[in-house]
Amino acid sequence: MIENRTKAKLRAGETVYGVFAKTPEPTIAEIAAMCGWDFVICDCEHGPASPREFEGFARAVELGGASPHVRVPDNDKATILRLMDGGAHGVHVPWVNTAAEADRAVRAVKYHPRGERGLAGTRASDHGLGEPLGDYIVRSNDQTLVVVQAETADAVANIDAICMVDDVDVVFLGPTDLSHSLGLAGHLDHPDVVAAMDEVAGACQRHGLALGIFCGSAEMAVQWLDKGARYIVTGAEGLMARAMHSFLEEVRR
Ligand code: 3PY
Ligand code: MG
Repeated sequence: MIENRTKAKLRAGETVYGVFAKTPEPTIAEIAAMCGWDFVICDCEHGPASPREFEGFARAVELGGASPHVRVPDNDKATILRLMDGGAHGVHVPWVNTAAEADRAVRAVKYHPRGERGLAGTRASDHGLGEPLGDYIVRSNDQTLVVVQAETADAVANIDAICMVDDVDVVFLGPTDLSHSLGLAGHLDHPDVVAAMDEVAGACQRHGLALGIFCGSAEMAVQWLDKGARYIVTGAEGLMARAMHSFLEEVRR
């Protein structure tokens, strides 16, 4: 496992920028990494990637100099293990609603003594060809990045307790699911949705945790940078769709 540059930047107080890709295509990963994004997230929650496809995706991200992250489909130890073993440096766990669920996510990502991740010679441990496993687990526990997604009314209600869980690195706002959970599906600018997101932002500030957020536009990202977010994410397919659409809009006669 190479050094986690994204985590190093966050530890240094810097802001990091990443992009989700639902399409498990190494070329997309390569382009994003070469464009200078800090991390590229293979989206296994909303996309179809298998653990095997994730491995190829992660290689391309690393070749381009970025950190390979993954969004797992659920908070299950066995699911998370297979994607971590494929070489994820950072893991997004969706739908984390309580401190117990946040701790469960951390324990799936970390080896003993913090967690209970299964140990083997895998891609993540350089197939057992690098440092001794005893050294590897210490380094992996230090380098892996845990991102818990706050995207329900329950998560907002429990946000202080979630923020206090050891080894959570980033609390990530999922505005779309949050708006849905509040009965305001898709109305991201509704005052109640904004108030809930501001509550999460306030808790991150109180607990000294990095705030992350999915931003569908650069305008939204700038707004949230001003509110203190330090882990900014958008979506590759959304960027591509808008670019394809606006090209035609501009040139078609
Ligand atoms: C959401 O908005 O629900 C997300 O999960 C964004 O990634
Ligand atoms: Mg979501």
